[in-house]
Amino acid sequence: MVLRDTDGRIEVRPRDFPTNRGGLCQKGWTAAELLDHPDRLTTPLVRDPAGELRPASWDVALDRIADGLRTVQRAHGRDAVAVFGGGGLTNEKAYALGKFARVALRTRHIDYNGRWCMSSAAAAGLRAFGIDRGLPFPLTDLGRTGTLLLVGANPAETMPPLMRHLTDQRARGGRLIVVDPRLTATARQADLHLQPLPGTDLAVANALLHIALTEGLIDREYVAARTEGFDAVRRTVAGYWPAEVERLSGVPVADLEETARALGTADSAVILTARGAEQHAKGVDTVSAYVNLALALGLPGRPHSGYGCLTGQGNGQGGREHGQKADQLPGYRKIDDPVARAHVAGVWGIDPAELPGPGVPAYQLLDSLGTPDGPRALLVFGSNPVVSAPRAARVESRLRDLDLLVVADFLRSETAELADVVLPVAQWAEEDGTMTNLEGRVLRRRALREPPPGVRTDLAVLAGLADRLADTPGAPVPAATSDGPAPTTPTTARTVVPAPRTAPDHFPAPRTAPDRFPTDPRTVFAELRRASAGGVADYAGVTWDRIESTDGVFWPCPDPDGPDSPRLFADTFPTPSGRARFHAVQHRPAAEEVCADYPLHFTTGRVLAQYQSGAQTRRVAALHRAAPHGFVELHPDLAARLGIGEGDEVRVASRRGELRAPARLSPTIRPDTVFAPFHWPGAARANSVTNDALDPVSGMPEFKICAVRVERA
Ligand SMILES: Nc1nc2c(c(=O)[nH]1)N[C@H]1C(S)=C(S)[C@@H](COP(=O)(O)OP(=O)(O)OC[C@H]3O[C@@H](n4cnc5c(=O)[nH]c(N)nc54)[C@H](O)[C@@H]3O)O[C@H]1N2
Ligand SMILES: Nc1nc2c(c(=O)[nH]1)N[C@H]1C(S)=C(S)[C@@H](COP(=O)(O)OP(=O)(O)OC[C@H]3O[C@@H](n4cnc5c(=O)[nH]c(N)nc54)[C@H](O)[C@@H]3O)O[C@H]1N2
Ligand SMILES: [Mo]
Repeated sequence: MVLRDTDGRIEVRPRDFPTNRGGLCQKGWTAAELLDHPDRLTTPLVRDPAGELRPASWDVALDRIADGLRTVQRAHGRDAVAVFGGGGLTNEKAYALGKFARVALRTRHIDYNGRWCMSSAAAAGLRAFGIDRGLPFPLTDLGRTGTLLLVGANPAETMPPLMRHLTDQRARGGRLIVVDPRLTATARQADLHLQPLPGTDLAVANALLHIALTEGLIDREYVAARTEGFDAVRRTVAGYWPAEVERLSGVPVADLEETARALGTADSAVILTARGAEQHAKGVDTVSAYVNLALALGLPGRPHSGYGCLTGQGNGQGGREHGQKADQLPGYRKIDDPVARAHVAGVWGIDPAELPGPGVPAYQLLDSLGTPDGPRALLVFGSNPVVSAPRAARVESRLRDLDLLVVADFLRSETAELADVVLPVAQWAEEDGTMTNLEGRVLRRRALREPPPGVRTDLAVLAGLADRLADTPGAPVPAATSDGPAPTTPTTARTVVPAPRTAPDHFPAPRTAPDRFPTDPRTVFAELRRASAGGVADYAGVTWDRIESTDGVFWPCPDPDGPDSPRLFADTFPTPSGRARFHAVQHRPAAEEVCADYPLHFTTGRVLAQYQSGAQTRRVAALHRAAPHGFVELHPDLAARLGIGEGDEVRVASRRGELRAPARLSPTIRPDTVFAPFHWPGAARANSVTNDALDPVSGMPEFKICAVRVERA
């Protein structure tokens, strides 16, 4: 988008760009409203002894944080401090945050909200292709593909600019098939809508492959030349008889056959998954089942064909590459790989032995806060877990158990309301940087104005803290341990004990020279390029100038003078053998099945006019008018059975908690399933109900299915 400053005000205008073709959704158009919003934070807030958040100077706020962190680490070890990031942060900020955790805090505990978002697709992509780039081809390829299968994606509401490519595709004679338990705005445009029971996508995929095999639609040459592991998959899917999968999922055999044929006989085909398929305790295996199907049909690397996942947040791709993930170093390197450690430690000017090891995924991290073995201080940058975390009431109580909670935000989010210190930070229009979009294309974000007085950038906040943490000499704190904190007296009260700044005896020797944390994003990006060089997500050849002189640069791009990589996999896959890998996967039931007490399936998602935890969009007048409150979508037959009418207040209860919101009757949802969007806090909070069961590989929570009881409130 292009942003014009007319009379000192920022306006958002679309720009004709291949990805969005000049389109922008309402949330984009209205984003400028938050820049000068009355709720905008312009001064740090520090909780006073009476428990109120009160304005304070930056020095007071940063000193309080540094003292609190020191106190906690001195008493409980380095891992007693944790960091939580976000996929909305620029590449520079995501990188700096990971470095801050490992170098300034020397904690292993950092993870981020992308764990709720991209982790299942990422893990499945990595194990099949050796790389996790959401779309391994430009988005415009979608407009030219013969058959497009969308599994658990509702781009008409979640990525409106993408819909133009789908319109193009059908105008050229292509077919669109949508798999969703609801007849969404996206599914309405499809040639065929499969409406499975939530949590049965894996079985559906295996049945599609079963049919493709029996009907001779497999690309045998491709499978032989470019893949490995097909035999085990063939044996597995042999057991997925379409009639049995119909009974399990509710998708008619005829529709399964039509889908398999549409994919297997088209000249080109694309299979895309999004959160509907991925946010399950078997999300990784579900994605693998669709990747298997794509590989068996010979799609990845072929023109206008392949598998991809639709990445969610503004920087959902770049945010997952540069080290805010618990097990990751910049460039998509593994933190337990000695070669990766040596390289990154070299760039950071530290001994590789000083780098902590892997931490734990987001939910495990939040669920351990304030417990005897868990971190006692948390810094949050770019997330609002009080609303967005699964089983949110439990997470909220863990946050309350902390000795120190710090939130950097530009608004008083529900999570900021619990903080001991809130730091007011700059917004998108006030900061330079880069973002990597869902195609793996690195783009520039340009600052259009200065942040308001009193506001600092996230990079400046990290630098200010690193500075303070470095400037106290002394002996090292107890080293990171994986089996709990250093022995000490447990602190149970929620107190921030300001340690004297001179407490010299226990704190680590200075390791964070101030210039280790530059505040200029261009300098940070230059360092990121070096840190990522040679990694999977290699940005070494990406420069800000190069991005500006093109429509963005696709990674991997190792050489400033060499080509970038809009399309991957044409000849080879970045696996050790150069072949893509099949994974045989079996359907299994949801972590929580329906029963007499909780007889209905509950699933969650999004609406067009609200974004994520709603911290931003609930404050924009036009968006609030369009979607003023939460709701529970249910089928009229179910509603009649429960004595619920349109607009009645209903209670949705699971084993973990309940939500209350008005009923919205819709004949387009399965009668055995109810749906609620997750954008609202308080009584309507969908995550009071959701299940915190996790995928064993990715740590993805089961946001998309649990068992509930529904009644009139
Ligand atoms: N308006 C708006 N746009 C957004 C966002 C937002 O909050 N608001 N968030 C952004 C982010 S971070 C993300 S990750 C993306 C998410 O983009 P999407 O994945 O498109 O969004 P969701 O609504 O979470 O889920 C998509 C669909 O999955 C369906 N679904 C639920 N359970 C199942 C299931 O078991 N199987 C299948 N096949 N489908 C199921 C839901 O009915 C829903 O229509 O959107 C991005 N864009
Ligand atoms: N039930 C259910 N729950 C879900 C999902 C679901 O489908 N169902 N989806 C999950 C998914 S995919 C996602 S991505 C998460 C998202 O949920 P969250 O992680 O809560 O994401 P946001 O609401 O975008 O929160 C971002 C916060 O950071 C602030 N912020 C924005 N930009 C910046 C910045 O540059 N710096 C700083 N310091 N702060 C910033 C915003 O004001 C806001 O308060 O929710 C997950 N939760
Ligand atoms: Mo997301």
